[in-house]
Amino acid sequence: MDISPEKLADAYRLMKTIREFEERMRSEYQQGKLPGFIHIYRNQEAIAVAACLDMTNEDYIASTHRGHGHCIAKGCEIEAMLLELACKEDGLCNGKGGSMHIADMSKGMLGANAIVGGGPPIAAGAALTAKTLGNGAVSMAFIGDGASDQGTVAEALNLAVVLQLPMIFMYENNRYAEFTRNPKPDGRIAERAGAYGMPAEVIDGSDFYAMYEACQRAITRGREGGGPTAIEAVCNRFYGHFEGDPQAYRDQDELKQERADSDPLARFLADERSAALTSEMITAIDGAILAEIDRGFEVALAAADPTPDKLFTNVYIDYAGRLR
Ligand SMILES: Cc1ncc(C[n+]2csc(CCOP(=O)(O)OP(=O)(O)O)c2C)c(N)n1
Ligand SMILES: [Mg+2]
Repeated sequence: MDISPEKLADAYRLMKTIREFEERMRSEYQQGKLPGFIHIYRNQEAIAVAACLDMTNEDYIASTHRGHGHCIAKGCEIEAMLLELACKEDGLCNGKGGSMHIADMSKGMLGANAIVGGGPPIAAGAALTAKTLGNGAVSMAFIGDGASDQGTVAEALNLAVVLQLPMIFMYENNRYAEFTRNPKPDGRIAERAGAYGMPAEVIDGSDFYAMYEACQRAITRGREGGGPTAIEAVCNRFYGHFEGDPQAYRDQDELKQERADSDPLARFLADERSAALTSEMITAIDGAILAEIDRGFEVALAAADPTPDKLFTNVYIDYAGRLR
């Protein structure tokens, strides 16, 4: 495994930031302090972090409705994200996006997306940009198991193969779409993607190291002109579909077992390849994360709401790329 101690620390910091960020967010949301509708990414953190660890701001990702982890892994700033989640003017999208529409073009984060299956065509377009510019960038779409059946995904798979785009189809098979268990056995999603004519692997999405190796292979292939790759990351959706969903439709014993078996942070820390991370380092990283999140919430919740006249700004973009 080719991973420097600095990268190892970064991987831990990012996974732990996603975990703590969302747990605090749940608590504030339950108290009615955050508006809208939120979808929690818990137990899927290793996927986003392994996917983005070797990316730069020139690389692109297109996210889903369950996008906080993707944003954090791609480098979005915590305070600016929280201002966005609280719908404040200094948020990443001036408070007009909220949880399901967070984007940060400066980081190559092309947007969370409330449209299931909306991301892959956008990521394919970005991959075509990278291919046309010849800059070695790659583009990744995160896709749920439910989204995998959307026609938009089929279209993007086809285009990526026909044009040999530097694209990665990152399927997150958490085995649920809203309140329905995915009836297909694990592996069928990768099988279908592979049938389009690209390498497709099934990986344990709770195993950071397995995910990181698979992502390195896919990213290198894309950067070197080898075309698209699909990865089916099999994982567990820890909480309900949205915050507040009691998951009464899930077998509670099975859920308990799946939660315990597929905690990527616990598995990462127990893995001997993580031994370079000492308990002192972990304590220091944890302290810094909690302080950053505390500060972010303090700023975001205290910020004034936008005034009504802001409703009509930054809505349209003209052909010169100016927001108006
Ligand atoms: C085009 C479209 N159809 C339906 C919905 C309603 N919807 C929101 S999330 C979701 C399930 C998505 O499941 P999956 O892709 O597995 O993602 P997960 O929630 O498990 O992360 C559905 C059907 C939607 N937002 N957009
Ligand atoms: Mg799902």
